[in-house]
Amino acid sequence: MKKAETWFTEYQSENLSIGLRINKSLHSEVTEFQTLDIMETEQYGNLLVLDGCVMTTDKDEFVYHEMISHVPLHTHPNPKRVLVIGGGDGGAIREIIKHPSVEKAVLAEIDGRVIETSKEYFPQIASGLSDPRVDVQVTDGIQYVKDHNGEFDVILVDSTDPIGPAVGLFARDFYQLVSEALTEDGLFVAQTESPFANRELIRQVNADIKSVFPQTHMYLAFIPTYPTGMWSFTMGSKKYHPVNDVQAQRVTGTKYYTTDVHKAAFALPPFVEELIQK
Ligand code: AAT
Repeated sequence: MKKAETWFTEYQSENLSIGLRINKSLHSEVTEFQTLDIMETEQYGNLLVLDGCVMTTDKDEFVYHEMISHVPLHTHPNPKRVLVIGGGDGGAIREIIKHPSVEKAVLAEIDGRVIETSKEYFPQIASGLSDPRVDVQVTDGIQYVKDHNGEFDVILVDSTDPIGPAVGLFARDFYQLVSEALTEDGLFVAQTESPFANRELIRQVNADIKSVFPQTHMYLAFIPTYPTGMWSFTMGSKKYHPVNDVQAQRVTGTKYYTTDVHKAAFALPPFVEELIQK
């Protein structure tokens, strides 16, 4: 008789889901903020799921973490102080500290359990968290930016989807606080969901960031385990332009990021472009 199969399904909308065959469950708990599950998948290695949504997998995490980090860090000419909001798995931090100019990288993650379980089950993603330049703060990112004025050259919002504790991270007031936490020539990038699945959200986020920052730019990457696979990031910048001011590549050994990919990522298909009112 055929052995029973176990599948993880993320219900991404009423009409859409993604399924991954599970070898075994590794960890499951309800934290103070969300449900947290870690499973071993056949296709993508270990999988981190929060509130039923895929956060990261061993095999495709490099795309997201390289693109959320290296695009802003190769737009700013000399990033020294960098803040990550969310991102408790440590993947963005791992990429940020590859930049020789970075003196300090702060991780402001609301849920300490994400950090601890990532260290255990995703050691190669969390590897940067013990670097001496890294300051790990278990705190609400909104409060953290409120308390730190004019301190950061680059801020990354590596947050969950706009449900639960991340709702406030997709709001105009928050982008205003982010702007205040940045230096005079600072810039920030937020993960902003799928242009196929989240059109209204992208429209709104873009308009909100535009009302706060002199420059707003959207770029894309391809992440197989996120809803629809086509993912957007939005940059708000006070001074530097991500394509005109792109810096020579400082980090070697990347699997997705190159200078050409950086520039090309800002070329948007018309059905995406139309979400951004000029
Ligand atoms: N590195 C890719 C994984 C993530 S994790 C997003 C993190 O944001 C989670 O660990 C969550 O606990 C944290 N978070 C949520 N709200 C806040 C907040 N207010 N302050 C600080 N951290 C917060 C992102 C995956 C993208 C999902 C795509 N579907």
